Amino acid sequence: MPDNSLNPALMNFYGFPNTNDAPRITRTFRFERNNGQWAVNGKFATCDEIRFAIKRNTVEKWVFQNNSGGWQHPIHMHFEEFQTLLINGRAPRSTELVERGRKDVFRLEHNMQTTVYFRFRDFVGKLPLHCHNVVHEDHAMMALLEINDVGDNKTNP
Ligand SMILES: [Cu+2]
Repeated sequence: MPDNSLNPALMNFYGFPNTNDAPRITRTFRFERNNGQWAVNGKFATCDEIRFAIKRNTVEKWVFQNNSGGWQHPIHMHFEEFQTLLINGRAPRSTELVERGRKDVFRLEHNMQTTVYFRFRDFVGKLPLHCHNVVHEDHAMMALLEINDVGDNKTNP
């Protein structure tokens, strides 16, 4: 009986989507400590403020910055996945699936800056962008946003 097994590390499960289209907007998000709590662009989460709006069927680039010293932040997005374009100014390594693969969490390490690429496709609705460290998201490292058919131009929501 032939051995048809393959080494999963050497398989190409799918082609990666194009990341060359120009973004409609580039937004920057600073994840930082603020008065003993955790903030995004200097603000704490509230349940009744939609901080920004994405236009469906467009491309956006987001820059994540960790300005919080000794903490890391696993930044999690809902509804749509992204691909990493830059990590501290360099391209993701082609040999590292964890860097070049499609993701919905980016582990933002100490003093790291990363640029990620989104193509918002099917979904409309309200959702959070947040740090997935439970203590951080509870105190209040989260921003509510909306995907709709209009969008906005807030570069530092
Ligand atoms: Cu965090």
